[in-house]
Amino acid sequence: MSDVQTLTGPEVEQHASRDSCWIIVHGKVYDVTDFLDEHPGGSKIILKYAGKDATEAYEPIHPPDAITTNLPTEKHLGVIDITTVAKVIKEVSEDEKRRLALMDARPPLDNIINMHDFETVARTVLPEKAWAYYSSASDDEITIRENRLAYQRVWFRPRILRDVSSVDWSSTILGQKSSLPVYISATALGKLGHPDGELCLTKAAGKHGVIQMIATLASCSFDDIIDAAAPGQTFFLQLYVNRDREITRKYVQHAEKRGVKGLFITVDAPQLGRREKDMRMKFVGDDAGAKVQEGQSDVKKDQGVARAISSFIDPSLSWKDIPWFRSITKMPIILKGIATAEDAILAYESGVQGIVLSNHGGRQLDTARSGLEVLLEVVVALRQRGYFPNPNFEIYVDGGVRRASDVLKAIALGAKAVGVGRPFLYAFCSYGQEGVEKAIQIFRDEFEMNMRLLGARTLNELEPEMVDATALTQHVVMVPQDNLYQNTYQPLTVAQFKQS
Ligand code: 173
Repeated sequence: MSDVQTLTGPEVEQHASRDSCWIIVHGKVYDVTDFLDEHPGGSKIILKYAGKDATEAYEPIHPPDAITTNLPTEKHLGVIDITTVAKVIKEVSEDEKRRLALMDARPPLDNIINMHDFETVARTVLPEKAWAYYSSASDDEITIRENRLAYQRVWFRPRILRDVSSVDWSSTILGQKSSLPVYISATALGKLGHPDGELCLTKAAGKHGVIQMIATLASCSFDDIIDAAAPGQTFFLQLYVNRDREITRKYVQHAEKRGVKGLFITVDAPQLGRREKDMRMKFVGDDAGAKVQEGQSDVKKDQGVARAISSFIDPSLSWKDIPWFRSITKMPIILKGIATAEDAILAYESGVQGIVLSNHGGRQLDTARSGLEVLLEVVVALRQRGYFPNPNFEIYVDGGVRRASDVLKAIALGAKAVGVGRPFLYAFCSYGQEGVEKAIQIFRDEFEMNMRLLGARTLNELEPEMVDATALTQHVVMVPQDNLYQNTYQPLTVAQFKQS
């Protein structure tokens, strides 16, 4: 490796224009001149760092190997002598100071008693852009809210006197042991919210026997996540299918080689939804906003970070591709983002091993129904055809799950397990690995109590008769408000920040 050049800060600074643009990332120098117009996030953001160290801006948005795999090796110019790079003294804004102070005054983890608490803390302590990206959903955000409401339209029919001294909520998902009937669903760009990103999930999940689904667009690289695993830890992989199928083939086969136990192909995102909270954030503070005002046409690049980095996703993906996936991997294949009985039947008949009834956390087609509601019609339709129950075809639900009681409802109605995304994300953004461990502990406590109260000692004892889902498909239920009661009811409060 003696032929690797060492470059200095002043040398790199010479190349700070569109005609010759060098940047430093992770201690290495790259010539990105020819790549400027190909950059999915636009050239402008790169030019902002032309001749400088771009690591800090690069890190949350890209997996560490993005630049090395996308740029031909002749553009890898060498390593930087970091002592020669002028330190950029960054002014800490008043907003940032306030945010850091709030981070210090977070409620102690002991005071966090439910998933909503993590969300409240995250909303306060996350950088604005991260919160906008994570929390946003598409269009009018009807579906994201419906995801919660759907669970409230299902009521329990608990059974009593069943000797519930011991209850067991452990399960298997795709034949893999799981300490909860819950898996950590994929969420992208974890480093926007915490410097360790998705590794916080990995470490907590490994310690507590929970399965993590790794996102194609995680901030941590796939290998860094797998390398951090506990012995025997189980992972699934969420897949965005690349227009270049060779890239997808290599990625999938690499994952299989490294022991991933299930391939969850996202099928509800041929184009990314318009998440307006995220989009608006780009117009505030960025000069991009001014440009749009002037009627210039760089708008597409400014539609939020997710849209900028999602251009590789292949919108031509179709049922015809399923046999190809089957031919490249032996991992179980699951289609993530099924929203109707019709497609559940097609999925079954295509020979995949499972489906996730999901609307992508309300981030794709707005006013798509909740996964829980879709579950009802899917189970009926599959049962009619003799496709359900089938131990080799599992049904999962995600979206809006905040309580073990939600999970129990989905399982009673036929789901094998549920995916939980944002709550775990908010847990690690607010408290790192420990936050995720706490979230898992909260689920455990809730499972214990709810299973006892429901009269189910194991998950196998959950049955459709334990819930009344007759109102689930009713989207508007007119109930006159009981004002006297509403006005006297004292709302629950959230965990309190320390007084400064
Ligand atoms: O929901 C998302 O934000 C998402 O799935 C995604 C897709 C592409 C890039 C980043 C995130």
